[in-house]
Amino acid sequence: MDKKEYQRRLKQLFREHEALISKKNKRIEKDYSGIYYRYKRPVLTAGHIPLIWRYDLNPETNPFLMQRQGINATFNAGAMAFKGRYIQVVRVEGWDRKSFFAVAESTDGINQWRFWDFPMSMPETEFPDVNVYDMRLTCHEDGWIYGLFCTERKDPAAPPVDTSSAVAACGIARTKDLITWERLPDLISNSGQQRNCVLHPEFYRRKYALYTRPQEGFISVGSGGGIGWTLLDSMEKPVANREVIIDDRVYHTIKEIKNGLGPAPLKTDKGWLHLAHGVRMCAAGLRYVLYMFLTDLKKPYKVIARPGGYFMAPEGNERTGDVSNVLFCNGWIRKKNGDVLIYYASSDTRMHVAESSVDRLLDYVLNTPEDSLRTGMSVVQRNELINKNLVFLKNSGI
Ligand code: M1P
Repeated sequence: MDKKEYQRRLKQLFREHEALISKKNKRIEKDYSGIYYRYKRPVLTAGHIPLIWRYDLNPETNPFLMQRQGINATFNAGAMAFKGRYIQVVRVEGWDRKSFFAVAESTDGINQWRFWDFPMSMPETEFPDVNVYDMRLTCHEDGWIYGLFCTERKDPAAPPVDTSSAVAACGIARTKDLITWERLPDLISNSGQQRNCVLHPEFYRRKYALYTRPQEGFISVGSGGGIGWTLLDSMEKPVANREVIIDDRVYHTIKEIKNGLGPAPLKTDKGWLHLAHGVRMCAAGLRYVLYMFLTDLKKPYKVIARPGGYFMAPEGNERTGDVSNVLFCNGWIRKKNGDVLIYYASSDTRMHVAESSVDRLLDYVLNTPEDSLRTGMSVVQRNELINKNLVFLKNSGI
C-alpha cells in the first residue's frame, strides 16, 4: 500500500469509528409493553473498541494496515454509576477467544459509550486465570466496589486427550477507582464449580452475603444449579460453608436447565428486585432469557414475588451471534429519578440498553401471575384477565 493510500485508509478508519461512537440512540416506542423500552442500536459492539487496541498504526511495521489484535465481541457487562458517569465493565473477547475486562463510560447511560484508554489489568492469583468474564459489580456498604467474576482454568483432572474440560470458579477483586484492583482469593465452596456469583450490597447479620450458582460441570449444572445464598465471614478468606437454594430450576419453565443471578439486586421499599437469566433446551440448543423476582427486605434470601415466564427474550437481530438465542444481563443502574437502565447482552456478541423504572419493575413483579406450571391453569389465568377486561370495557364504554 503506498503512503497516500495508507493515509486515506487510516483517516477513513478513524472517521468510521468516531461516527459509530457518536451516533445517537433512539428509544423504540412501537409495540409498547409497559414494562421497559428497548433502544434501537446496540450500545457497545466490537467496533466500539479503540483502533489503537486493534491496529498497529505504523506503516513501517504494518504496511497493509492490518488489524493485528482483533476483537470478537463485547458483552456481559457489569454496570454502575461512578463519579457522575455511567459505567460498564465489559467482557471484551479477542480473536484469540480470551476475554478481559474493559471500562466504557457514557454521560447519559444511553449514548456515546467510550472505552477508557486501556483495558483493565486484573491481578492474578497464584493459579493464573485462563479466562475471566461476566463481572458483577457491587458497591458494598463496607466502602469497597467489589467485582465478582468467573475465572476459568483447564480441568487438571481431565485426561490429556480432553483439551476442553474446564473448571469455573468465582474470582473476587475490589477497587475504589475501577483502575487499580486488589485481587482476593477465589471463593471456596463445597460445590464442584461456580459461575454467576453476586455479592449482596449489604451485610446480613454482620456477614457478607453472596448469591451463588453451584454446578457440577462446566456447562451442565448436573444435580446442582439454582440460585444459591451463602454467608461469608470475610472477603479476604471467602469460604462458603453452606449454600441454600433460593430460586431453583423447574421443569417446563424458562429456567428448566439452569439459571443464574444477573446484577446485584436493587433495594426498594417493597423488597429487593432481582434480575436473572433462565435457560431451557430446545431443538435449536440452549435458549437464554431474562426473568425477575422480588425478595424480602429483611430476609433477602426469601422470594416474595415470582412473576411467571420471561421478562425479556431475544428479539430480531438479538437472536443471532456467537452463541445465538441468548440474552444475558449482569448490569443495571438505578438513576436518581427512579429510572432503571438495564444493560443486556445479546447472543454473546454485543451490549444493549433497555429503560424502565423501579415503579414499573415493582408493578411487574408484584402483578404478573406466577407460572402456574401447567397448561390448564395457564388458560384459567388468561381467562381471568379476559373476563376482567370484558367487564371493564363494558362498564367504561370504551
Ligand atoms: O453462552 C451463554 C452464557 O453461558 C454461560 O452462562 P451460564 O453459566 O449461566 O450457562 C456463561 O459462559 C455466559 O458468559 C454466557 O453468556
